[in-house]
Amino acid sequence: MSFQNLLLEQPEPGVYLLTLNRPQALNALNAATLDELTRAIAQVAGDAGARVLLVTGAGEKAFVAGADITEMQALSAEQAQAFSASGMRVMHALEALPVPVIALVNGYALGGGCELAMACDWIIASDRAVFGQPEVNLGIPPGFGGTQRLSRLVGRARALELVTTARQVKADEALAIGLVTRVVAAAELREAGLVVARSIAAKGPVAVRLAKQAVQHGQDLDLANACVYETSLFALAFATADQKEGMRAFVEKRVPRFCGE
Ligand code: DAK
Repeated sequence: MSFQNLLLEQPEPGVYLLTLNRPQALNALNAATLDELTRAIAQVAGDAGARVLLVTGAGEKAFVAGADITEMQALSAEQAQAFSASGMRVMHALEALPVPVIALVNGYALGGGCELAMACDWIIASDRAVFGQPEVNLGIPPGFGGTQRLSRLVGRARALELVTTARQVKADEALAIGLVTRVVAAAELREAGLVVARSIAAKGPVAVRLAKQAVQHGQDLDLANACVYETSLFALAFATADQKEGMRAFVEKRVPRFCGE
């Protein structure tokens, strides 16, 4: 599958690396890029061998500097609705991927870029990363789920402060407020992502998927029901070859050979 504004590579077995690749516009999301993202995510979703997806931006400066303002300024209401639907689809599709999705934020993650990063399962930031929801500067509120995902990640008060002031947050503050899980030197970001991806790819694939499913869907339930949900997924794992292999390998003191079934 070929793309104009993205690169989709498989640097290692089971590991996909998706790069937003419009560095001349700081990787801003235009309609064509959103369409390509939908196709790229569908490709990963359709690969039973996929274990993890890393998402990053091309160039030194930006992860994604937001939705493409040049393109957006001329949208009719009808086109704005299509654009919005397309952006929402991308965020939901990313979240719905059964494998872990990690954003490697290498620079500006603003507006739709911050929203894209937050739709990933977690964020590793370079020390040059800058996060923000500057939409109010343009006379619009965030529109790709930013108000909702930011408040769930950093809490209502911090989210409101950031969304209403458009204040930008550097990597160290993003770490302190729980927006990112880790900060690494810019030159080490890709390798840091690959190390985590490799570690996930070596685990029981079904177990990883079930764990993601439990965390993701369980958080929308009350604790008692979420624990019932977890129990059913836990029991399901005992119907897999991977559970047999994982435990047999432990008893036999060897490395497990998971088949993903
Ligand atoms: N869109 C289009 N082009 C952009 C861009 C963007 N968001 N951000 C940067 N660029 C382009 C610049 O225009 C410039 O292009 P040339 O002039 O070279 O042709 C090039 O990238 C380099 O940018 P700068 O020259 O500005 O670089 P600086 O280092 O000086 O500044 C910056 C970097 C990131 C601080 C600055 O570029 C900046 O403030 N960019 C805009 C950031 C921003 O406001 N982002 C939020 C966009 S609004 C919706 C749902 C969601 C959304 C919209 C609608 N619906 C429900 C309908 C989402 C909205 C947003 O994301």
